[in-house]
Amino acid sequence: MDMPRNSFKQSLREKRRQTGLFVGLGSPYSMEILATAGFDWLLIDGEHAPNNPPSVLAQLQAAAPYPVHLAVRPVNHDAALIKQYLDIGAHTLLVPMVETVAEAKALVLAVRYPPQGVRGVGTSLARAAHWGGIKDYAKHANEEICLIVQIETRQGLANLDAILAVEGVDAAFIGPADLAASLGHLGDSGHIEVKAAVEAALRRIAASGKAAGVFVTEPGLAQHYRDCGASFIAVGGDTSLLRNAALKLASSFGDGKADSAAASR
Ligand code: 3PY
Ligand code: MG
Repeated sequence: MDMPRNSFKQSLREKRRQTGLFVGLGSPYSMEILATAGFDWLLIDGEHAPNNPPSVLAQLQAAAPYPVHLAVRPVNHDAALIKQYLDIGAHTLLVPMVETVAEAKALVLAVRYPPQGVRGVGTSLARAAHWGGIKDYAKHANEEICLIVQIETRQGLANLDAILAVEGVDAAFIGPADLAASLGHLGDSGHIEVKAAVEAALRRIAASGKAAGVFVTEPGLAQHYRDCGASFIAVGGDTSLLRNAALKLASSFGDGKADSAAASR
């Protein structure tokens, strides 16, 4: 079999609009439901949600039959963890808290085989290589891996242009929650200063020629951020979808226990 193309990376290159969802439930079964929902991409979150390589693997397998691209967010920049995620079949990584050029360069090395990088070679053990069944996987993998850096701190913003200039960084994604915290507005990503920072960052990313992404749940604001240059956005998360639907259903039947359950915690 020939090396499969990373169509999401191609879409980002062409700035084709891609709508995604963060997935934190850690369940292959609910992942499969989401994979049928019509999103362009789904992010398996290993930063805040209870995921590790085995649970990520099960979710990649669950979504594999469906026409949706899966990205994985590792908890940190550890090259060994990144190697595991690539080997089990993540083709796109969204890496949190990238603040410096040195960090961005280290991530590029982590996702590439030598001589361009330091990714260890274990294709006969790797699902990504179909355990040796994909012809020349090791020769072509570097081209097909998509590396997205998350910019979500004051320092990341200060270094944004230099980070974008790092060869091998394919796109940058703004995290408004962490950015709000870093700018002194913890819990208020709608603060005017945060919104202005997000807008300016999206414009700078778009001007660099790389794809710009952001997490935004309000449709009006999503359109505004698109107008600022965002081509791929995440419009919510599965945990919030489930919680909001559950609260609505419970309250529509008038038992009113949700508030007291929350208060008793
Ligand atoms: C953030 O907002 O901090 C994120 O990481 C994703 O939205
Ligand atoms: Mg964040």
